[in-house]
Amino acid sequence: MKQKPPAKAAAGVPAIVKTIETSWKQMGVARSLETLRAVNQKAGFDCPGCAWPEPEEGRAAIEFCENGAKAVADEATIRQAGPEFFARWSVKELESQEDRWLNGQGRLVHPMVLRDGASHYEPIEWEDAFALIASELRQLDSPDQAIFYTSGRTSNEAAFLYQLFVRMFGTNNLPDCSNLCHESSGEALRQSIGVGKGTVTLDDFALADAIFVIGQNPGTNHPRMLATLQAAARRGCEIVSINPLPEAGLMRFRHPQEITNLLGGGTPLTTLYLPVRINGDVALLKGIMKEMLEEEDRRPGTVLDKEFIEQYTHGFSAFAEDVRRCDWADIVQQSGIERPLIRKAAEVAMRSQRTICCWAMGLTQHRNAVANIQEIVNLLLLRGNIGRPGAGVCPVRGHSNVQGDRTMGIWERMPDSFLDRLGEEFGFEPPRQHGFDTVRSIQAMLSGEARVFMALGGNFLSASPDTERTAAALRQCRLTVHVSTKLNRSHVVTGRQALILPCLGRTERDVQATGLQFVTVENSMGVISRSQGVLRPASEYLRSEIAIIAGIAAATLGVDWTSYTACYGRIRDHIARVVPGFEDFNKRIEERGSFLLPNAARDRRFLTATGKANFLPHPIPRHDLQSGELLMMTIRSHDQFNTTIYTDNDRYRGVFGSRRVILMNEEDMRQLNLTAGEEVNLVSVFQGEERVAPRFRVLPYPIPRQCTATYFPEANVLVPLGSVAERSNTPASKSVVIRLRKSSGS
Ligand SMILES: Nc1nc2c(c(=O)[nH]1)N[C@H]1C(S)=C(S)[C@@H](COP(=O)(O)OP(=O)(O)OC[C@H]3O[C@@H](n4cnc5c(=O)[nH]c(N)nc54)[C@H](O)[C@@H]3O)O[C@H]1N2
Ligand SMILES: Nc1nc2c(c(=O)[nH]1)N[C@H]1C(S)=C(S)[C@@H](COP(=O)(O)OP(=O)(O)OC[C@H]3O[C@@H](n4cnc5c(=O)[nH]c(N)nc54)[C@H](O)[C@@H]3O)O[C@H]1N2
Ligand SMILES: [Mo]
Repeated sequence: MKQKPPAKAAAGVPAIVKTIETSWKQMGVARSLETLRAVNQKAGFDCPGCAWPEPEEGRAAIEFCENGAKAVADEATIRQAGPEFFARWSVKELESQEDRWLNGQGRLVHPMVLRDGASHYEPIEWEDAFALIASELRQLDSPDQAIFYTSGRTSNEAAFLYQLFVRMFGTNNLPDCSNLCHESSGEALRQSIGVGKGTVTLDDFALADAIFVIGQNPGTNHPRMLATLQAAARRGCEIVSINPLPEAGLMRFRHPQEITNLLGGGTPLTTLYLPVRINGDVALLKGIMKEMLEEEDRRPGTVLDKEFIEQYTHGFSAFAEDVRRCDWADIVQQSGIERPLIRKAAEVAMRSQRTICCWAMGLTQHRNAVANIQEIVNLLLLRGNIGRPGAGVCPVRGHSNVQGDRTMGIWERMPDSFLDRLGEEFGFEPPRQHGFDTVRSIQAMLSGEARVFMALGGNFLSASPDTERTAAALRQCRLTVHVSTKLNRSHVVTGRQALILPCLGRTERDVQATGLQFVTVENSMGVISRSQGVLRPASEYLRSEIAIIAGIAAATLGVDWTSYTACYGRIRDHIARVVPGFEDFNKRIEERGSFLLPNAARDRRFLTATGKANFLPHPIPRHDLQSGELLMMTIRSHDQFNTTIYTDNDRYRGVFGSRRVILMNEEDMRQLNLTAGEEVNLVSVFQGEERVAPRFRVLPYPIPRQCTATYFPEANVLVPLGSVAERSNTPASKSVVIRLRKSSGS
């Protein structure tokens, strides 16, 4: 293991080198060129790397980034894990392998079954696999004993068909990765502004005077966003970064496609950096707003957009009173930011006529995550920054179609209006009782309430909190089923029986009875666009997600969905009649390739309980850490996609050769008598129960006092299942209270 100083700029030459290196290694030269040429092009496929949008006009020939290329290469790899692989390795042996090794075995190419009591997976024919699922589902006492998870790479068409099948089967148990991700954003925004999505498009970034990037690491997780920020910075737009870590991608960007920029110093991005304490955001935002209200008192009429507040919002005076009552000492202490710096941030907000706030997991995975986001909305409402060009809220989504899956009905709590239309379109009565989200699903499997688990993509075990408990939950099931492209931990920690159903990926051509098909996806800004793979499928045995769902539905419900599999346009015809905003779906997508969904809040129509945008005050959260306790956030390295680990390096943060590290403030290390590189066990205590993650190395890092960082998913064992965000029920995986125990046991 090696530690170097953190990088000062993102992208640049190393990003190009890594792109080429990874692609060639996984795909070879010719396949790399063929594949990468089609990424994010109008006639090509949507990059599976993240949900950041592509420009509508004037796309570059290279419309992908280093990490997008890694995600593509990981799927388009020429390695394969076929029946011989599973004959060689028992499930027990596979379980003892590392995540990286499992993923490194290549594409899954044949349906496999693990029979009750067997040691190895064995090949199975598709129809037999469907029959096994149907038989297990039909044996349940109630449809609510089955759980149907979705990860966010699934296309709109597959997602729509999947939720239709699940609801026709009779349950709303449709947990998804969103429950672990931006659920808090949706929950907060619906109450505040009446829509659970962001209100800005890429065009707004070209107009903004100020952009706040809060709890997000775009250099690693949304690298194409850096080009957008760069263009804004060059216009003189101010960029405020609020993050416990000085992430390289927030500081400086060397554009890989601009030769002078690439070889020169790059473009500074952040104009003001606020090293907030973990979960100090409510305190900080309140401080900023307190400054603004005090300035308005001093110079009335200069800060607040009184007309907007009057006409479009509700709850201003109670909110203002709450902010005025806050104590400055408390704000400074809890946020970890001194008052002059808070004043500077307030000045940016007051100077700007158009402000955008972006955020991601740094805000959504805390106990008070919903409050975090509603305070952002409060800040924007003060100056009328919602529903105006160049301004608005921008939750930056993770998985490339996680937002679309929700639009298509993948949610355990879809509103009645959706269920009404769905039932009418297909002539059945959808179940109305809310289903299990991810955390509730784990609890239901543990208690025996649920007995069949199916996942359309993803890696449920490693993505979920409390790894050991989640493993026990899956083991309780009669059957676990995974529709997947690559091998992962959820395939080797199974129910009594297990199925692996290998599917086509984004990069591959999907040919059905009526010919070559395309699918659609929705990006983080509500733009629907088409996606069509270019590569020959990894194996002739692969089926599309749609074909797999249709097969399961036929075996279970006796429905004949071959026409949907033959022509995805027929699914889109149904979507057009069920989902608002998709009228003339096929026509619009075929003529234009993409279109923007309507968004009422963007038009200043606030579909909330009050009919207005709501100011919603929240208390400053308190972490009364005892001596020796630390707050831990679990974050992504530069070389992983969620639970898929590419290498053990984290280039921008200067960490090489190991992921079992804990980043710590040097003062805290001194106080706890720790030296750099020393090995410790991490211990979290929650409601009297102890969880341990053994053998992490301590690394000094620029991070606020009492704050620490580890990597997801290695540290998930420490995230208690019961420690969740209020209302959204998202695991609080960015604020885990831990202690360090020296490995020697002292
Ligand atoms: N290459 C790559 N791209 C990805 C992914 C990937 O794994 N790899 N994952 C995709 C997915 S599903 C998602 S959801 C997104 C995730 O994108 P991010 O949200 O950027 O991912 P994280 O690594 O979880 O980073 C959280 C950031 O928030 C900061 N942070 C943590 N706690 C706090 C806090 O309390 N306050 C503030 N202000 N900041 C805090 C951390 O320092 C870190 O910079 O990326 C997507 N894109
Ligand atoms: N502690 C902690 N836990 C976290 C987070 C965190 O920040 N900290 N982040 C959370 C977040 S934001 C998210 S989104 C979740 C991610 O949770 P998931 O979405 O469940 O996990 P992924 O790692 O993205 O899933 C990877 C697997 O998806 C499969 N796959 C890839 N492409 C396809 C495809 O096209 N079709 C199908 N059917 N399968 C495919 C492959 O088999 C691969 O192994 O993790 C969450 N967990
Ligand atoms: Mo995510």
